[in-house]
Amino acid sequence: MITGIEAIVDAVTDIELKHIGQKVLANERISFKEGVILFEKGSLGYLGALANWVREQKHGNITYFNRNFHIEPTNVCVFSCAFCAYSRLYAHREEGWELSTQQMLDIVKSYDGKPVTEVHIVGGVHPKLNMEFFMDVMKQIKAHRPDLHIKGYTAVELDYMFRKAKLSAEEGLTMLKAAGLDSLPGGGAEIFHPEIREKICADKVDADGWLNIHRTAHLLGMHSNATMLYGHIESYEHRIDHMDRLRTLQDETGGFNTFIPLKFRNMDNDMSHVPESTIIEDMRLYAVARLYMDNFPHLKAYWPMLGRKNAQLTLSFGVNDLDGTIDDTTKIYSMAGSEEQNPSLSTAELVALIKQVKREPVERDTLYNEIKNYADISQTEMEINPLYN
Ligand code: V47
Ligand code: SF4
Repeated sequence: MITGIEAIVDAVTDIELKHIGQKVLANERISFKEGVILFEKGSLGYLGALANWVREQKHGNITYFNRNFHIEPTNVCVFSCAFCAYSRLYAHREEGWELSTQQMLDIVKSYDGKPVTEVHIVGGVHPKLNMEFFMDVMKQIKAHRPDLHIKGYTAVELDYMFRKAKLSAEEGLTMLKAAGLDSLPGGGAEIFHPEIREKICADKVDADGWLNIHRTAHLLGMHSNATMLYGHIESYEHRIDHMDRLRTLQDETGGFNTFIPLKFRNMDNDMSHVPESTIIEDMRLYAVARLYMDNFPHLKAYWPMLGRKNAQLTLSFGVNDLDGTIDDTTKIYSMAGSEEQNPSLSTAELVALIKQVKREPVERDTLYNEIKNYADISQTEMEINPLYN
């Protein structure tokens, strides 16, 4: 008698879904059309079982997390993405914020003695904040704390900076890397397909521009992440098209660390009439992402946007990575209506969230080097030791 995942695949009556399941179990890549079929016909249970099997083949029960904080230099932005609740147009810049170099450095200094490993710098595209400004910020951060990994600037911010400075992606990234930039975050990808991009973020860098900046970073030896803003006006084909472009680039360079689906939140933006996706659709999407993005080592849930309990649930749908302690340093999701109005988790809370669902918490750095396995540290010790709070 066959049992486990083989039995689940065997029991499926739909011939197409069964065939896709068999391919997954044989470690064969699924095609564009098969990705769409999974979205159209795959039940939550079936997709979850397959995605969880893949996740456990790759990582067992290990669930990574990191200790990090964000700096958002400004929310003033020259662009006007319809989904963005956060930015303020340059014409109304008095309604937004702009941090000085000293203010950013003071944020970094406020973590002196605390065991964070990463600062995530991302914000609006301010026309006055240029290459020199950010290079100076990064040099000062590195002079103060050389071991702090700087993951910074979306391809949207970089594209604008480079065009203004009349630099190619290679020239610009080489300069930023020399100033201290270690890797790129995955933001600004949204939905690559022009049918959707023209409606939700027409004026910023297009798919090829975004992909080219990440390709160039990879060729220069830097790693990066990739996101997808889902659950608004895109179709299943648009989602697979997005993942397919990333999968193709990953085949070429191998430079992506993790894929981060970002659930569209609809408060206070120009797409507030668009309903948010259901939790079932969210989990189906994580599962399909795990199955389709077969060359991405990690699939990350960003809990400030999903909420901590939903992020916990993703650990059964293919996710093996939770970002992060955050320490209430980002406003992008609270301003768009996330339940997490002050996103912050202590290490003890994050570890407990992972252990509650019988997974093994492992702290990582940005490049997924293992820092510490928390499986055998008791919750009581975690709660009393200031290092974990
Ligand atoms: O590109 C903006 C998204 C992104 C909304 O690389 C929204 O580790 C949902 O990319 N509803 C920026 N999403 C954040 C980002 C990110 C976050 C965490 C980790 C990493 C990483 C990257 O935020 C934007 C956009 O896709 N966003 N508004 C909204 N209303
Ligand atoms: Fe600007 Fe980014 Fe908001 Fe678009 S999503 S308006 S680029 S801050």
